[in-house]
Amino acid sequence: MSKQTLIKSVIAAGTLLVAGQGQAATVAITEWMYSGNGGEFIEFTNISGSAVDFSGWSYDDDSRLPGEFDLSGFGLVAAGESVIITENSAAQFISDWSLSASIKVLGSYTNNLGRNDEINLFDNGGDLVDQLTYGDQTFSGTIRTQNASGNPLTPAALGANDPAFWTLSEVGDQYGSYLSVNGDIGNPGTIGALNPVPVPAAVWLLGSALVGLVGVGRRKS
Ligand SMILES: [Ca+2]
Ligand SMILES: [Ca+2]
Ligand SMILES: [Ca+2]
Ligand SMILES: [Ca+2]
Repeated sequence: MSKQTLIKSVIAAGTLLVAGQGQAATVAITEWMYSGNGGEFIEFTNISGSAVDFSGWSYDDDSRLPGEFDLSGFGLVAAGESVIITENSAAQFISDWSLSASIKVLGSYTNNLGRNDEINLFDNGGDLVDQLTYGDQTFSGTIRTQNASGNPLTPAALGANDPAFWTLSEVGDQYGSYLSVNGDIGNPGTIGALNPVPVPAAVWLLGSALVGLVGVGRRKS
């Protein structure tokens, strides 16, 4: 490989890495069940390193309207904290899943997620923070979250809006899933342990190209 080719490889790899880092999200959809015996629910997790103020934030399904369901009630959400919305009443949901009082739940939304639908999270400016489009009846690769919730397979699933990166809850899995009193399986309020992300090809390319450049430099001196 010539030095010019090596430099082009480094630039290409660097561009990919920067593009990947540019997608960093603050809050992500981390669990959903479109249909449960105890009602449907969605979990959002603050995946940034600092608290996020949910004042003015909102949720909607596939009608994609900011302001449809107000999330201001979550207030300040700490780094790493997971919060939940459900069509059930908050008190009933907390009871059904035996949640600790510290887990924030907002209940009684009326969008009704269907088997083919969309989850949209908006910030206080109405800008989209995260979105998950799923539909096992309309395209392949989507899990069917009926009586078992869906979980992100790896951190790469967060914010990626790719339903193929999600897996169904099973009792005792790595996400900490368990049975609710209604027989639904999920892990609301915790994100559990996601699988590690394989090192992207771009990182290997960048690494080997840099080693090559060092070699070229040494031969010249
Ligand atoms: Ca709607
Ligand atoms: Ca539903
Ligand atoms: Ca809907
Ligand atoms: Ca969860």
